[in-house]
Amino acid sequence: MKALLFSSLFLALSVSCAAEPAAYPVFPGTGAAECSLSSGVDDLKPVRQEIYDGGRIYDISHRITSHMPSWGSTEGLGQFLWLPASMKNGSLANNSEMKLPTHTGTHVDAPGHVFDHYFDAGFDVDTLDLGVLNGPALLVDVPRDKNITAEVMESLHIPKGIRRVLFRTLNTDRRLMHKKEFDTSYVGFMKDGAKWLVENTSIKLVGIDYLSVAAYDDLIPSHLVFLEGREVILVEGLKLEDVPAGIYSVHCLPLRLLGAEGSPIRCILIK
Ligand SMILES: *[C@@H]1O[C@H](CO)[C@@H](O)[C@H](O)[C@H]1NC(C)=O
Ligand SMILES: *[C@@H]1O[C@H](CO)[C@@H](O)[C@H](O)[C@H]1NC(C)=O
Ligand SMILES: *[C@@H]1O[C@H](CO)[C@@H](O)[C@H](O)[C@H]1NC(C)=O
Ligand SMILES: CC(=O)N[C@H]1CO[C@H](CO)[C@@H](O)[C@@H]1O
Repeated sequence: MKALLFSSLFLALSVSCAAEPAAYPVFPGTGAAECSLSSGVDDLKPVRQEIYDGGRIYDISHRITSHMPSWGSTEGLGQFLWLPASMKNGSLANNSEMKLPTHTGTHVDAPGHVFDHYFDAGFDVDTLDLGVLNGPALLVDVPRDKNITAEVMESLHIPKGIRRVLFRTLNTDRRLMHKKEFDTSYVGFMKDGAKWLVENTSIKLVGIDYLSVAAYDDLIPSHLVFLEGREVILVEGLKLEDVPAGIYSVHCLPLRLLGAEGSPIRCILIK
């Protein structure tokens, strides 16, 4: 009971600044209003980091906020957190509830996302291979003037044997994940680029820096190419700014949402 109470207090504390200003104060470090925890102690300020342990660990997941982009929306994600039980209202603890699309922010796609028979057969995020989602990975910069075509894939000269690649694109330079309006002009894979990757490389984890690995013009065709074999895992909406290109150990953990074809995911790179 004590542990439970402590963990719910801790959870409430750690999310309490990241949500809708109406329900929660805004978190610091975003240019918005400072977070004010209701402790009455002025210097009680949480520390929020992108890099941990003196540069050894990079957090490459985006914070989930009400003003982050959401697929197809001009208004961003909007309110996703509520505080139905609060200490101010006499509850023993603060207990938040959340509601959000499973493909929000930094997230993973399961094969059921674009194949109905895979969905029905249960290929949900709980079935994704943690062995693919964790291990040595290459962070690579792609040419900024094109979507990811077969030609681009060929020009990257990714060595055979590399199983996990995070593709940094113009999306990062344009800070698209920091703009609330969904933007269809993001860079992603064209169908021939996806085909090239699947047939000519050993890559099983494909990461990208906007909400879809597939360019908007080839949205479904590219997804179909990637997910048909049920071997490639797609991680989208990664935060790849301020991380040097190179080889890391990537660690990505989706939630075990039974029956869901997508899930928010926490990803880090370790040097
Ligand atoms: C409890 O909190 C809600 C939302 O913050 C508020 O609207 C309501 O008036 C509160 N109820 C009481 C009894 O304080
Ligand atoms: C990538 O494709 C999208 C359409 O899917 C297009 O709007 C955008 O301009 C292309 N980007 C580049 C850099 O060619
Ligand atoms: C694989 O690479 C070869 C050599 O570049 C190319 O001819 C072939 O079309 C590629 N396969 C696919 C499916 O793109
Ligand atoms: C610890 C914590 O998050 N406390 C919050 C509990 O909820 C009230 C609102 O009722 C907030 O003001 C506190 O910050």
